[in-house]
Amino acid sequence: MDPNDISVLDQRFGITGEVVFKEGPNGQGVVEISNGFAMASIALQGAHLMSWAPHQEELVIWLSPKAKFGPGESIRGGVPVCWPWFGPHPGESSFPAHGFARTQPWEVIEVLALEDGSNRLGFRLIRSDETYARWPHSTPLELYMTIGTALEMELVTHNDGPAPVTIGQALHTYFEVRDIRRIAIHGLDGCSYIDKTDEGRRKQQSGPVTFSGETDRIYLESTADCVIEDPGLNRRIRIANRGSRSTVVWNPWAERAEALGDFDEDGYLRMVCVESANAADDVVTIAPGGTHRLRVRHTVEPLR
Ligand code: TA6
Repeated sequence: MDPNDISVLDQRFGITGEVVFKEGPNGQGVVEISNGFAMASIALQGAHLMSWAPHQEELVIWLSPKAKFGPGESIRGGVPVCWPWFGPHPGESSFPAHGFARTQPWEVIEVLALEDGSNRLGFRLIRSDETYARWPHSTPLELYMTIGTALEMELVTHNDGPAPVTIGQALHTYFEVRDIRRIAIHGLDGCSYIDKTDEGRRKQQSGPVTFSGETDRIYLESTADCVIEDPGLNRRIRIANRGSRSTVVWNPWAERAEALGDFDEDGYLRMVCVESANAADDVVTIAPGGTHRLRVRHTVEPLR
């Protein structure tokens, strides 16, 4: 049986009026959630969260109007899952950037109505022969999301093999902002970072992060909460992590966004990626029989 047959999934996991499985863009399977607190949608390919907004709040997660939804294609926006490596593969340049989890199908393993009225959904990555050729390790991967007044995500990697395994990973979250030129990101002051727009030079952050051009940085040992302050949308988005040692901050700016081809005109002005990650020096080694959990909680509060 196809684990992602929409009508079977809806019968088995759907919750009337709250959690609905349906065909989304380009015939791809999606699950839509609408409960007392928030709405969200998730593509089954990639277990890719595409939207989340608490009721009475503008969208918090940005999705490009020009995003592609083909099989094996990564969706521009939402929360791509980068795993089991972040960025280019360390040894093999022909392997896809950011690993394969974001473009593989995942199976649904649980859908729960929690006592407080929120919903928890669980997904497990489906491995293909090709992914075993590129990553010959027995490392089951699960992603749990709780949709409520907060958006909680937990990426769980098990090492079922006989040897230690080292992974890189990120929840590559795209946040909606009114104007990138007017936002500030707090929580990274004093952290050292790798500047990917300047030949990987190592630098130190001083004060909040602001934007006036292409920005692509891996902040190392950055475990404090990050806060996106957005005067245009009159809100703060708080990002609280556990099990994440790096924070990636990315905005492609105009030229690179155009080259990528799946941004709409001026789309770069309305997004910023603040990614909960373990990347570069902060990759994680999991002992045989061990488990690693990367957890993030997003909340929104008014500025004034
Ligand atoms: O997380 C930042 C980054 O690694 C950038 O270097 C940039 O290329 C971006 O991700 C998008 O990557 P993608 O493979 O989704 O085009």
